[in-house]
Amino acid sequence: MTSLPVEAIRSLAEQHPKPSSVQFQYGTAGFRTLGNALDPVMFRVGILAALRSKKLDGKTIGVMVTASHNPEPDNGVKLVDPRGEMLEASWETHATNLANAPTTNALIEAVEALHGFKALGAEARNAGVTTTPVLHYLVRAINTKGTKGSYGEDTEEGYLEKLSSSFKKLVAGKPALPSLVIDCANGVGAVVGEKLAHQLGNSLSMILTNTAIDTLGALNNACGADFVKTQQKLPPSLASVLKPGQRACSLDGDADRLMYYYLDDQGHFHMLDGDKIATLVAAFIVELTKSAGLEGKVQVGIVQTAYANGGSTKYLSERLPVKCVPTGVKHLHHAAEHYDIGVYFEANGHGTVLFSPETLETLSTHQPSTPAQSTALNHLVNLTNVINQTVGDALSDMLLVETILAHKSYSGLEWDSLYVDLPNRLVKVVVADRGAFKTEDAERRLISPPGLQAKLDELVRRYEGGRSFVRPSGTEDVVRVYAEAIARSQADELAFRVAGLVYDEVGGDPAKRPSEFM
Ligand code: 16G
Ligand code: MG
Repeated sequence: MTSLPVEAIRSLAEQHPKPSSVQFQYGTAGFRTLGNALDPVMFRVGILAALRSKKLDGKTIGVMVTASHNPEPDNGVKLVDPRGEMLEASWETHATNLANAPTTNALIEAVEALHGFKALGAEARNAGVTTTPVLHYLVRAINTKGTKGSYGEDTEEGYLEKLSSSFKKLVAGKPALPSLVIDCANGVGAVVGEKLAHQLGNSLSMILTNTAIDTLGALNNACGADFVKTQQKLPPSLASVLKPGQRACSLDGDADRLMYYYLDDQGHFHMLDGDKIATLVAAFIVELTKSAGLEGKVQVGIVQTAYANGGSTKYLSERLPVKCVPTGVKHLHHAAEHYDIGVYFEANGHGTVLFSPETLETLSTHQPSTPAQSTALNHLVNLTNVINQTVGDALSDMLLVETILAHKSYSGLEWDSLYVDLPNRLVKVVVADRGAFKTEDAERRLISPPGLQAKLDELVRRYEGGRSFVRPSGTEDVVRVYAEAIARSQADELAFRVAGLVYDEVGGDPAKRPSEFM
């Protein structure tokens, strides 16, 4: 073991000093801030990744630099753990501490203190410009190379080959669906999407739009999955492209979120969000497990957050076990691991399906007793390969959805009619201290400020089908309010009333009080 290269760290650290005026926080999605403020964080994240790798016997760790769903000039950086999962929660604190060490000496002390590591000097490999889910795939593929759980070839080509070959098997013999319009958010999904389209050939007709990855200011600007979800409307750039009845989807800037939508005959916009995707996917997998003769042997379960539309929760919980967890992929992923087959999706379009090791074993050893069972079993096995099980992956999820639509001969309209979404509204409230807001019950109830939840309950009771909750954002300095009710006007009114209550509770400039409906 070599000792900590203090002098090397010192001289490099001097080139990336941390300004005393800023505090960084490793939050739900890593470090997120303005791109031009990230330099000292990048340097320290490099050290952290090396330490994390050392701690885990030299396993490969991923470092992703991405603005994700945010428009420029935002940017961010996050770490990927060896199995392609999010950084273990206990290390988020180490990340925050390292990033905030005020001086070079403090930084070196913090590095030395971190579990007493004495060695550094990690090897780095540049994964190039690619999507977040590809990086997660690569990390898992590298760390499982040559083992029983080998995840695939550790290159982007290996990823594309794995997804496209299983997709082709899944849709073989099914009538080809009409073209799918894909909004790439002017992000890196355009690059990988293009390669995927090439690999897929005529098994899927993809029309890539918003592919201007070199245009300054274009990323996630009036396009992309977050725009569609929060605005609940068609990206204006698609207005001249999308025809009534045609399916379209939006990726976010780093291609780990996916939203589907279509225009009906009257040209009205209909959104098929993460909840609709979860429902479609879960129903299909349940059907396949039954057809394969695995009923009772393999249990499918769902994980959602409080943002899941009440319509979806009702539909799903009448059929399957459903668990609600706090916002953030790590919570969903973790909970989904407890099922044989865990389907998790956030309403914002981030999600995937996890097959437990026992389920994978069952799928490889089960003896089908009829040709129909054998076909269903093969489909299940191919699904385990088309799905990126490390993390939510827009391109992989898109192939999953397209597989199901092809199998069911569903248009967007038929998929949409599985259940009816309750009208809902999301409002941001700018408060002096969002730290004053604490929640329980998977963020569905406030425990602080004291007494506020009782006032919310009282208000919600007055709305038919009303539901509302308040939580501090993990990524922005705001408090978020969600409300739904059976009528659009009621959902809007409830959201703004709750936002008003929140605002009054913490006090603030009356001019900034949320006021749209009061
Ligand atoms: C991050 C999370 C996402 C979550 C969102 C909530 C990851 C990779 N991403 O984007 O899952 O929905 O934050 O943001 O965990 P909020 O706390 O600002 O509402
Ligand atoms: Mg993203």
